[in-house]
Amino acid sequence: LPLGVEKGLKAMLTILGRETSLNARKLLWAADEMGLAYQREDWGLPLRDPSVPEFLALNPNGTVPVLRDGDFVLWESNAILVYLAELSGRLLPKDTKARALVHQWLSWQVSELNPAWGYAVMGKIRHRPDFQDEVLIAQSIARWTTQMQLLDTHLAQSATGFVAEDFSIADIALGLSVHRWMCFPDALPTLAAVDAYYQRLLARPAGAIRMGRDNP
Ligand SMILES: N[C@@H](CCC(=O)N[C@@H](CS)C(=O)NCC(=O)O)C(=O)O
Repeated sequence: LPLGVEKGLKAMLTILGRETSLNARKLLWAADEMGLAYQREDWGLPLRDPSVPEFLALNPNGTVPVLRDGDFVLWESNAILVYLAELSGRLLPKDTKARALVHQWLSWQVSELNPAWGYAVMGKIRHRPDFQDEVLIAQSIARWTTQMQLLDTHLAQSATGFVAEDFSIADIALGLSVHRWMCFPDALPTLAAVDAYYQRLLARPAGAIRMGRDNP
């Protein structure tokens, strides 16, 4: 496995984002799977405030991650996953329909799953004082559970054990999302197919590195 790629001064790719960011870890895991060399810069609170002009010039959202490839700059982690897959020719099927299903799950991860856990994770994992309303935490957990049950039902019917045809960038985005579910401090429902999926992804060396118990 071509790890240690962070040392490469000659690497063209730079990933800007702290390793504690789930969205940044999507790119680190993907680049490792694909054998792409990269450098990483720590950005994101509390390490380095991304709302400074230097960073906002790269990403007007003031969020991590950002990818630089020479003069080319890209933000939105799932769009960056697609870019890395196309650069490397890995983890994105060539067939139009198979590729569309990968895009479907990438869009679902960012538009449905991630917003559902938002409040609960800020309150219970990040311990943010402004996210401590118990009613809103319960509502967030309920929405998150509904989405995770949808994923569990899909995985239970999957022939390959992955969300689309074979292991793909969608499994990286979803694997880190499942990891967050597994690390949540409160008891959550057991989802058998999700549990098996998580073990399958943890068996990948690059996945195990990015899904550490100390890094939800
Ligand atoms: N939809 C964006 C979300 C980016 C985002 O919300 N990033 C968070 C960290 S995961 C962030 O930058 N938070 C502010 C900070 O870290 O300072 C993506 O997928 O890239």
